[in-house]
Amino acid sequence: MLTIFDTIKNIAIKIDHEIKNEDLGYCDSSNSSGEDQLKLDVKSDYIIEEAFKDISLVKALVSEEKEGVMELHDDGKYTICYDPLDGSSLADVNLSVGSIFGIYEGELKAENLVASAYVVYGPRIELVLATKGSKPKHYRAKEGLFSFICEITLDEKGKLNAPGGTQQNWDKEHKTFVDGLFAEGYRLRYSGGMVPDLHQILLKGGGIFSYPGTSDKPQGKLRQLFEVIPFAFIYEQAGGQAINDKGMRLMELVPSHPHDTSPCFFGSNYEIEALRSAYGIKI
Ligand code: AFP
Repeated sequence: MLTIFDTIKNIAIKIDHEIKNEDLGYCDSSNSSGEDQLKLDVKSDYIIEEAFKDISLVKALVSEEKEGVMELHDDGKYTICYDPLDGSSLADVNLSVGSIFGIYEGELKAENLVASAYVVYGPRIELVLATKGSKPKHYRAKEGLFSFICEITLDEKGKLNAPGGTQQNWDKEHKTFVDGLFAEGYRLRYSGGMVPDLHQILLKGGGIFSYPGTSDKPQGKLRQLFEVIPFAFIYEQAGGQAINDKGMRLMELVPSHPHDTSPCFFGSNYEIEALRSAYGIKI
């Protein structure tokens, strides 16, 4: 796993360089979800593919930017599912964006996730790595080298509320829940970038990030394999919870297609329990 984590560190430095120097325009292509592709999306995807293609541990790659599975080494152990540049539409307004990696062993489902990682490309490059049985580890880069900062633990209750999705398309109970937290004094912290938004809650001790099913996206917007499950793992390892709108742990998801999405809620225990009661979810 160390080889994979070291490769992710190298990838992070290279993608950060591209973000700071590459053209921020669009290609004339679109990704497998039909979304317009920035030159940065394509370049970031290429950097990751090149970085992993010669590592014999890696059996296959699944990218948000491409359809299907890219087979690499028949006797490889891990399949890496990744979003090369999540929130890339924020890059041209100079907001933080990120890369997300889910490392799976065997069938591509949540229980087979063995590790996850994400990179935040912001004023500094930051990295969080998570493996089973330990708290997520936070690193920060300086002149191309990552230093360990701390292990991440979520407080039982936080102060930040990150409500995703188009509000006019929320259902009534979700709007009541979100407004209820603001009435309790929670601070709105939402940039539209999943990685910085979830990173902030982890580092500031807690709160909740929600991306519910909405009238325009009943199954939510965020992809299970390379966005939802990797972060669900990190939030649970940090002592928080990660569930869907039925109260199911996101770490029990079994996608039927590599690009399946899921309504998702990540947060400290107090906020997730408040969501459960707002949604009438029995424990
Ligand atoms: P883009 O990659 O199109 O910028 O979308 C980013 C994202 O997938 C995720 O990073 C955010 O949490 C989410 O979309 C924001 O979606 P809304 O704008 O609908 O809240």
